Amino acid sequence: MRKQIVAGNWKMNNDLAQTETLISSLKAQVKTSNAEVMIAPTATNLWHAYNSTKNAGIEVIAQNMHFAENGAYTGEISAAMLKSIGINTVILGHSERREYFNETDETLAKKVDAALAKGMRIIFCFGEELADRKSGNEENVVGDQIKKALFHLSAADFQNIVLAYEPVWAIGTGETATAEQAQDMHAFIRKTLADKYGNDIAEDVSILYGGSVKPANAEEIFSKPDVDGGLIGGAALNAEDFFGIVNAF
Ligand code: G2H
Repeated sequence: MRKQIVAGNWKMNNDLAQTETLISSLKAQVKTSNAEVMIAPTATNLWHAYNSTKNAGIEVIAQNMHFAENGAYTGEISAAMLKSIGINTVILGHSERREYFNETDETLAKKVDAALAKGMRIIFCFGEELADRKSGNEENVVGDQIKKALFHLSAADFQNIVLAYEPVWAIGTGETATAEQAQDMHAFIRKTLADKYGNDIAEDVSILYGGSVKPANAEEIFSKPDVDGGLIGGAALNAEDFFGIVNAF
């Protein structure tokens, strides 16, 4: 059975005091939900967030990590370091990492391997740009991103993989893919997995949608059969909006 997940990607927002305030509001609003609830604060606040959400029904996850275990990589953080502070899930491949930090399918494949080697769960992001969609090339682009970063994995590895389809043209723009566009792409993603790993694996992998999800559009998007939740940016910075989305399930 695949899981429903709503993960808040805080990006480079919230200092320590703001993190404390937002977590207090989140804890006041969290209630039993069908969905797993996760938040991804910035790296400096992971330890605080982890400690202040224990037993609160909110998993604290990381936004990124390096593929090396340790060494001369100034400014970077390893899977082992995340694990050592209780972080078991990491977002990899977000379009902002690909665009501003030159992350390629090849580096992402290494990061995926490093995270899995430490027993971490991965939320793996990908998605086409506006030009790809305008030229009708979106399935080729998305299929390639998945194959290049993930198709060297074993079927068993997919127990620790969550996919997040985030069309780049819908990220932080206020522009959302329609629920039908999301469903069509999610069905294509599931078929791509099924062709390689078989139906059982494909049916068990959670596929999240990300890109300007808000309380007003979450219910329609989440109602689609191949959409298993969301990766939420802007709307995750406000506890009411975030739980408006979580409660859309
Ligand atoms: C996509 C999403 C979260 P937003 O980047 O990863 O952000 O909801 O602000 O579009």
